[in-house]
Amino acid sequence: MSDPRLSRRALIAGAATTALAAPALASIGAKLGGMIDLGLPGGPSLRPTTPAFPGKGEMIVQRIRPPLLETPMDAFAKGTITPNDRMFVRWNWPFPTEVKAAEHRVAVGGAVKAPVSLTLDDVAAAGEHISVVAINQCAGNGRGLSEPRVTGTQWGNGAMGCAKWTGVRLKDVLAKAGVAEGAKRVRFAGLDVPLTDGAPQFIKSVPLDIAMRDDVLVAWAMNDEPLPILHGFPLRIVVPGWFSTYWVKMLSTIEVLTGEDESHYVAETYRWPSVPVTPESKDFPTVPITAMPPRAFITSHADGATVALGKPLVLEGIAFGGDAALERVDLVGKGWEIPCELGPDEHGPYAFRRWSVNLPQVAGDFEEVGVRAKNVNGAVQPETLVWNPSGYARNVIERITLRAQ
Ligand SMILES: Nc1nc2c(c(=O)[nH]1)N[C@H]1C(S)=C(S)[C@@H](COP(=O)(O)O)O[C@H]1N2
Ligand SMILES: [Mo]
Repeated sequence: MSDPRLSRRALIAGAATTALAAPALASIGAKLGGMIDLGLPGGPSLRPTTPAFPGKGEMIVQRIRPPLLETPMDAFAKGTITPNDRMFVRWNWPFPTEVKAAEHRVAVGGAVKAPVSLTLDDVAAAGEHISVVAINQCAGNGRGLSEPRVTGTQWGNGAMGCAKWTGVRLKDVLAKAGVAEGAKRVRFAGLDVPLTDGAPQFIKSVPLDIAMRDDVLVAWAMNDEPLPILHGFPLRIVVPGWFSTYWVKMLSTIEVLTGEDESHYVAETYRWPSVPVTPESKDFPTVPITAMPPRAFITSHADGATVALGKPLVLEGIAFGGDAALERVDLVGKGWEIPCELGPDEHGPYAFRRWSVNLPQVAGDFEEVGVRAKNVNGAVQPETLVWNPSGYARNVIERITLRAQ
């Protein structure tokens, strides 16, 4: 699976420096284009859109600095790969707008036999080059649709995208330093630093068995191009099937831990209740959000669209199984369901897959019609929202209403 176009030389020569056009960034505020209604029930629902963010096509602006850019759902209407210029963007803290590949180092330390500081060349030479197509989805994707409302970025469903990631296995990079006895977790840090003094750095860790998986990468390419700076140039972690909070960008430090990770973004946030809760619940136990559950979306029609009465109707969309392959997708209405036809399995278990359903004749309005994905492990999208205080891991069946005319 190694990709000759992304040889070590290409990695270094093709992207010696990647910079984000700072003046353009500063003028985005003046260049906002239209507005989009994200259908957020609990608060202001309109967001500006712009095609003017450096390196990006039309995106929904949730915040300019540090950027939170959401992908409009129409980007998912065709195909199964999200182009780099349409991938959502999320940074917790400001990040360098220029990174020099030749000067970049990845320190591998902590509970290792011999700490090392690796150049990009060293990383690329650490092992076989492999590619994995995987969905990059924020744990808070769709959070803005929570009822009652929850705190955090009020994303619609566009904080997700599917790309081909190329790099080396994390375990091969770890082998450069040698994992020591007693290792429990592997923690990652990037070049971004907190804006406010004393605020925690965005560092994240995964259990050792996840770090050692054959498909967990230190990636340098996204859809056969060097990682764009917004997506973590020059290197990022990729954990297929897990929410992308673990996919640390601008990777600069890998630290092997022998104990639990007490750092803020693991011990205090990005966690959800391990017991059922209501908005009134207090002091409940929590666990980190990790693997993604299945989801499906109708992309051929927006909520409230009109369809032709008496005519055939084709509905289409995308679906994914989360941390396991998709098994089936069903179109579900009030008291009825119809199996959907799945498109080809183009990219393996962690990617988007298309579905479609042909309805012979529209007999009336489709009230609250939705699509329900199920994965091969039996995980299936629930009828009602599993509400949690941070709106994490939304996977309730998404529904729309179509008007027949
Ligand atoms: N260095 C760094 N990596 C990071 C983050 C960050 O703030 N800093 N945010 C994480 C979160 S919460 C998400 S959802 C994804 C977003 O990846 P993207 O911007 O490439 O879409 O990056 C992850 N990796
Ligand atoms: Mo996220």
